[in-house]
Amino acid sequence: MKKIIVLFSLLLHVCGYAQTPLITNVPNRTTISLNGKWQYIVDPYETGFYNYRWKERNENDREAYWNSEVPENKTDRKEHGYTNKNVLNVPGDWNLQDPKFLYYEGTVWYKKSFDFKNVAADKKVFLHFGAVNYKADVYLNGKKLGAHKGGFTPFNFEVPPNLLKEKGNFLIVKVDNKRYADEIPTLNTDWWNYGGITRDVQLVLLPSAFMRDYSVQLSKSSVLAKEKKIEGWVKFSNGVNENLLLEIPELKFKKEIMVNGDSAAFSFTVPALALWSPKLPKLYQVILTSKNDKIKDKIGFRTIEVQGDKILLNGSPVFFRGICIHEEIPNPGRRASSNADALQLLKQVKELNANMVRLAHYPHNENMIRMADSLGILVWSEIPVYWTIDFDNAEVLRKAKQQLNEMITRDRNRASIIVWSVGNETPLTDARTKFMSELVQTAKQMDGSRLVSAALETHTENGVITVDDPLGQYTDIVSVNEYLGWYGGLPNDCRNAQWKIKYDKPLFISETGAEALGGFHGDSLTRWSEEYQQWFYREQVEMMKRMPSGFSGLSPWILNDFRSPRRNNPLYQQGWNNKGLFDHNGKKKKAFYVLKAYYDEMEKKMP
Ligand code: GCB
Repeated sequence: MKKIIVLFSLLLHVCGYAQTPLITNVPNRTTISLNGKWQYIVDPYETGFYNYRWKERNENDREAYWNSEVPENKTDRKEHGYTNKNVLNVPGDWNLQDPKFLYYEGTVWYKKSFDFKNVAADKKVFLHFGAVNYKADVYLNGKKLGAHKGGFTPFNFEVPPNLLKEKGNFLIVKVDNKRYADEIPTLNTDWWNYGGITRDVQLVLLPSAFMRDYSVQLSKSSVLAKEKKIEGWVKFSNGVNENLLLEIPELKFKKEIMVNGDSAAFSFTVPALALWSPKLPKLYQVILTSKNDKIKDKIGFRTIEVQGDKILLNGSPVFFRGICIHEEIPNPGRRASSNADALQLLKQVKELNANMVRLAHYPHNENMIRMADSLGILVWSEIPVYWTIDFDNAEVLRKAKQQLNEMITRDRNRASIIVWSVGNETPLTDARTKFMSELVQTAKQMDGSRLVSAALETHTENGVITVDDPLGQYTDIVSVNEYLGWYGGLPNDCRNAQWKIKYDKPLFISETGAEALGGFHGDSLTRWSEEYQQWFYREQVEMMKRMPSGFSGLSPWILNDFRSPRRNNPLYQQGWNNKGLFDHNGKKKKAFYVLKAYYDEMEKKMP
């Protein structure tokens, strides 16, 4: 017995505390927001977590920072404390909220006090986080609910019955954004490691048997038929035996689905349906009603597939007029998270006349995807398997799969998402190809309705740009990052470049770009000037026009300048990667107009 207990606690240590399976469509559930001002303690030595022998403190250790800091009497010694003098906004990164945090990487303890009116006894309560970067240890009223790793995906815990009180609850989250070689991303990236509770925190109130997750999609086989079919499934929190109602009121569509167990699948013919597309981003209200639960969502119906070297959206070839985006508002340089942030970024995308975004290099917040759904912008969504992570490590693969799973689970009902990407610019080794191909397989198993890809590298020799990365045999589209004229050569080298592509699949240029400091001018040969970047784009665009058949689009790097600690040119960078088409202040650089003109032309050719 002792052995089993030791094994169990070892497992908890290795895997973290078990989380409750992810609840989807949280924005449309009954929730209580815990956003707002949270008190904090900065704890670079992790004193609140480890004792002086560097052992994790016991749950009821009075010096643990998850336990009350209020002295019990006047002789009581307390060496930690939360105060209204130290508060951070949630959601938000800590880096921009106080100058001492700009480069901080380590532990910050967050505390939120709240009252909670007793809900009906049959309601379950879950604590849901949109994202915390990177590791979160979560304690409610002194009891550990669990832990989660991964800075860009949601997680939730069921709150044990009777733990919540009417008055004086305190939720404490230890947030740690230190980088490690065996995490995802790893030590090295080209973006700011914003720490904190970066997305919403909510209590979600649900009936005892509720619909946890579901999929409602247009069936690929019916896209060109007059009679369209929708298909999908519903998963319950536990087994039920009942009839579930699926409704699409605008279509006057109502069908019952029999559920016997904890899930059910369905497939129905529906009356004439307007398909979702960038031109017409039609969303239908879909309602699922079970005996105890009711879910409403807005869902667009479309298909995406590959035929030979073409990408087909709703059965017709599509060209991705894309642009890459980091989840960052450049002025002042902070994580984006709200609806207003999403609108600000996607309005810029619309100004460029783009129809697609590559959300680099990690899953962005749910507001962004829902906004893309309603504005009609196609989305590439990616997990942060970036550069050289620890590909030989099975535990790292497990972490990557977990993030992939959380990304797909949250967003599988969003019509805008057309590509799941399993990573960016990973090196050519056997271990990496095995690792990445497993991720491709996992994505396909979880969601056969979308394309799976990864941003690969090219290699260039004597003017020949070769695309032959072995991972290309596993992905649906071959996507490559290419910077001819910035990292190597000059922009006019594009004129004689030849493309040698091993695969007879759609080719997508997932990145290309050059830096320019907004407002810095020179002749086109002057690096860092807007004129150099403009020249770069002119030559690249001309090369794109000569690409072999199968060329299906591009997403240049990048919409906005963004913070990056790797970028230390004291005149032109100062901690910023300035490849944006918009500068730090939201002003368009000259290159913006070159790309826009190309996109206007492509829109006419392939509306
Ligand atoms: C890349 C990376 C991207 C970088 C960019 C650059 O290839 O994928 O994350 O920020 O190049 O600016 O070098």
